[in-house]
Amino acid sequence: MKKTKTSKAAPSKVTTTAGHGGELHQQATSEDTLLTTNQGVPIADNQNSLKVGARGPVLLQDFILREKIMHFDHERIPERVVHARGSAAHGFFECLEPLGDITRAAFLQNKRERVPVFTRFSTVAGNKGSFDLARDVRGFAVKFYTPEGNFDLVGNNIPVFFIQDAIKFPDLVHAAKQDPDREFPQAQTAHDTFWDYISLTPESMHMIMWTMSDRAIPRSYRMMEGFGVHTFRLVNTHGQSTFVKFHWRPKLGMQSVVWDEAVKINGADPDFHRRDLWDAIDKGNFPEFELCLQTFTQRQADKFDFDVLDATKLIPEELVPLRVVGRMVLDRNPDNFFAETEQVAFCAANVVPGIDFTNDPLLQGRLFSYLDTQLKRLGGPNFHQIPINQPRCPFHNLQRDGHMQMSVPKGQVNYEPSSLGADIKHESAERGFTAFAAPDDGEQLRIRPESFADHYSQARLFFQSQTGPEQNHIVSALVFELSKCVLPPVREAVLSRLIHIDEDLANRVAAGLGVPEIVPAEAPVKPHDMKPSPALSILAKAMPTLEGRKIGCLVSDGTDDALLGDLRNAVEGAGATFEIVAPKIGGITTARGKLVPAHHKIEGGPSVLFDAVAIIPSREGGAKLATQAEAVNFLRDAFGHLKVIAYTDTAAPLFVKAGMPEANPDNDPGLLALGQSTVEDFVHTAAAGRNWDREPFVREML
Ligand code: HDE
Repeated sequence: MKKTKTSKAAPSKVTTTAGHGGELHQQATSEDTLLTTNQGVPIADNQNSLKVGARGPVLLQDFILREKIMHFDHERIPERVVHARGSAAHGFFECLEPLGDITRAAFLQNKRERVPVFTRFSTVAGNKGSFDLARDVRGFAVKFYTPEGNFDLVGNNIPVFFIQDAIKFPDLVHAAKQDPDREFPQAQTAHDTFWDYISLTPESMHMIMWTMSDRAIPRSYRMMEGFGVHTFRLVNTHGQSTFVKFHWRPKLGMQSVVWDEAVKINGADPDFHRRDLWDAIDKGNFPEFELCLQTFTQRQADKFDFDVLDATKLIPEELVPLRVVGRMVLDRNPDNFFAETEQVAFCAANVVPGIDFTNDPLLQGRLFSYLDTQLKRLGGPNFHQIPINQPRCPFHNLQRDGHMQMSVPKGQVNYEPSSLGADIKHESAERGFTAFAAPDDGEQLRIRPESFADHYSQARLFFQSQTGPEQNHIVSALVFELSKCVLPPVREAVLSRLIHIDEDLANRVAAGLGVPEIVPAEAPVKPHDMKPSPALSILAKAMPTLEGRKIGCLVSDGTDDALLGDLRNAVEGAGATFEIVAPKIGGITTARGKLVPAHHKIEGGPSVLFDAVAIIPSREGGAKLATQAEAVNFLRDAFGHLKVIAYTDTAAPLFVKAGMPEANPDNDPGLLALGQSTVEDFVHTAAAGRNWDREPFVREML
C-alpha cells in the first residue's frame, strides 16, 4: 500500500459508502488509510459487487471482487507435516559466558552481547487446529539471528527421540497421526497404529517413558525444558572440536498438569498454551530460559556405556554437568501470526561457523528434511527472503531468480569466478564456514551399530529416577493409552517390552489393563541398572514459587471487600495473576457496594484454568452457587486435581453439594479455611504446588 505523510488528524477527503444493510455511512480517509486493491487502485465500495441493475447478475469485469476472492482462495499454505500447531515469540539471547576457547561462533564470544531470536513452541502429532494439551512431545525451536548468519536450534522438550535413524521417521509419524482411512484420532497417540508401531520398535522405549510422563502435558510453554537432542560439535578457531548437548532451562521452573485436567482444559480452552504465552508477554512477564551446555571430549564419549550418536540416549547430568552459558528472554509477541509464526522456516542444517554436526543418523536425515519441506510449504526456493527468515546480517550470493524473487540484483555478472563484476562477493577461507575435518571412512552398509543396541537401560533409569506420584502417572498414562487400543495383541506386545524396563511398572500396567500374563519379548542386550538421576524428575527439582502462575477466585455478590483485596495483593505480590470468576461476566457488587468486574463467567472459567483457587462468596452467594453444577465442579475439580484451595466458611454449601467426605482440612494441608489460615498461608502453600498426598484419595492408584 502506498504510504504518504498525510496526517491522520487531517482527512484529505470524505467518501460515502453503502454498508452491509444498505444504509449509508460516512468515512473519513486520508492517503494512508485509503483502502485500495493490490494494484493501489482506491476502492469506493468494499461491500457490494458490481451488478447489472440492483438485482442483476454480477459482472466478470468486477476486478475488485475477483482480486479479493482470488487472494482469499489462496490464503492457506500446507501446514507443517509434523509440529503443525504452534505459537511463537520474539526475544533475545544474551551470552553470559564467553566460549571462545571451544567455539568460534560469533554470538558466543562476548559477555552480555545480545542477538535477536524467534522461538516457536509446538505440539507434534495434531493438526494446525488441534488443541494445546494433547499428550505429546513439544517442539522448542529457536532461530538465533547471529552476526554470522542464522543458527536454528530445532529441539524438543524431551532430550531423546523415538528412533535412531531418520529413515524410520515417516513410519513413526504415520503411525502416530490419525489413521489414514478415518482421519482420527486427532492429536493423540492413544490408538492401535501408534502402539503397534512402538511395540515393534524397541528403541522407542526410553522415549515412551518420557512421553507417558507428565513432561508430555506441560502447564505452560514457559515452564518446560528444551533440548537439542542430538550431539553436536563446537569448533574453535584452531579447528578443534568439542562435543555438545544443548539444554534450555525455564526460569519459572518446570510444571505439568494432571491428565484429567489436561482433558478438561482442552474443552475449556483449546488455546491454553497459546493464550498463556501471549498473555504473559503482553503483560510484560517475559518468559526466560537459561541456555546450558553439556560439553565433552571424544575420550569421555568413548568411556560412556552408550553411544553419543544415538538419539535415544541422554547423557546423565551426573556424568556431565550443565554449564549455564546464556539466557533467552521472549519479550515481544508476533505482529502477525501467519507472516511470522506460520512462515518461519526452521532448519536443523542452519548452523554458523563454530557449530557443526555429528554422524548421528537421525540428525543427518534432518539436515535434508527441513530445507526440502519448506519448498512444499512456502512454495519455492526464496523462502529465506520472507522477513522472519532473513538473516539480520548482510547476505549475498549469486543464486538468482525462482518463484517470488523479492530482491533486484543489479549488473551483468551472476556467476563466479568472474573478472567483470567489480563488486562481486568473494569466499573467505578465514571467515567462512569450515566443516570439521572428521576422520571417517568405511564400507557402505545399511546397518545399525552394535553400540546402539541397549534399548532398555536408560528407559529404566528414567522410570526409576521419578518420584512416587510421577511413576504412578506413567503407569496410568500407559493404561489409559493402551486401553484405547482395541486390539488385545497390541497391548500384550507393548507389555512384552515394558517388562524389560521395570517389572513393577509392567505388572502394574498389566493389572490396570486386565492382562493376566506378560510374555517377554527378545532383548538381545540385557538392561543394566544405573544410578537414579533426580535431574530427570520434575518434582524432585521443583522449586516453590507462584511466579508466572494463575490463581482463580470464585466470588459472588456480597463478597467481603477486605478479604478480596488482601488475596489479590498477596497473590500479585508473589508474581502470580489473580482472576475473578463470578456468576456474571459483568462482575459482582461487593459487601461494601463496590463493582468488581469478572474475568470469567463460571462456565467459562473452570478451575482447570488455574494453579490454585480461592472460594470466597457471601453467605447468600455460597448457598446460590451450590445450586449451580459448574460452581460445584469448580471446587470438585480443584480438589480432584490436587490444587490448593482457600475458602471461607460461606463456601460450606459447595463442599456439601460436591460430596467429598475426604475433603477434610484437618488432614489435608492443601485446604485452607480462611480465618484459621491467612492469605499469606494460602500463597505460601500454593507456591509449593499440588498436594500429591491427596492423590490416592481421589484417583485409583494402579
Ligand atoms: Fe523435526 N521436522 N524431524 N524433529 N521438527 C519438522 O520441518 C524431521 C525431529 C522439530 O516450529 C518439519 O518445517 C525428520 C527431532 C521441531 O517450525 C520436518 C526427523 C526433533 C519442528 C521435520 C525429525 C525435531 C520440526 C516439519 C527425523 C527434536 C517444528 C515442518 C530424522 C530434536 C519447527 C518443518 C517449527 C519440524 C523433519 C525428528 C524437532 C518435516 C525427518 C529428533 C521443533 O522437516
